[in-house]
Amino acid sequence: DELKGKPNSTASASQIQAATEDPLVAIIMGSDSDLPVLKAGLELLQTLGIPFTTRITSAHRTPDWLREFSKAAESTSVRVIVGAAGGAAHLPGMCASWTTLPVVGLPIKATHLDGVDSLLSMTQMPRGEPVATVGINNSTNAVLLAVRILGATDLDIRNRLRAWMEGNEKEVLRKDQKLLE
Ligand code: RP5
Repeated sequence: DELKGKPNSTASASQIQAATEDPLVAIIMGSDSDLPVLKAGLELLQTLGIPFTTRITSAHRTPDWLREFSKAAESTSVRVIVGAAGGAAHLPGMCASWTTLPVVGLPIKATHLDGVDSLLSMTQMPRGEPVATVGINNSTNAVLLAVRILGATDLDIRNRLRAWMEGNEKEVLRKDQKLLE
């Protein structure tokens, strides 16, 4: 029950109103310093009407909490986990080792290695423990991948995603036409 989308002080602290009812997506992060990068993705979840929760579950600073969260997640409404972390980013990989839920890795640019350290930490998982890693700081794609996973078994979510994609298409075509003016 602890994981079931209680209002999250971290998220609300950064102007983001996390949905509180039966979250389908859990966004876990190594530090509240990751929140500015996550903002675009969280806003997109709101736009698409996907309930989510956000938690800080540092692999190094709160390993017991990360383990507890990861092991309990699949007994809740959560169906996809997005794990964001910078540096030696063990968070999504460790999470994946404790759950059968799909885990999307979001590398954060946080050190002198500009996020490449985090990217490699997430993509170079050992055989048997996948983390579906997106580009550095690309919280939009992390969320879209999570939504596509949910949409695979939910027509309503697929329709919402399709409408959003069509909106993007119209916007690009509008800009293309504007170049002719
Ligand atoms: C990682 O270290 C976090 O995910 C963050 O990206 C980075 C820096 O964390 P802070 O020192 O800002 O808390 O664990």
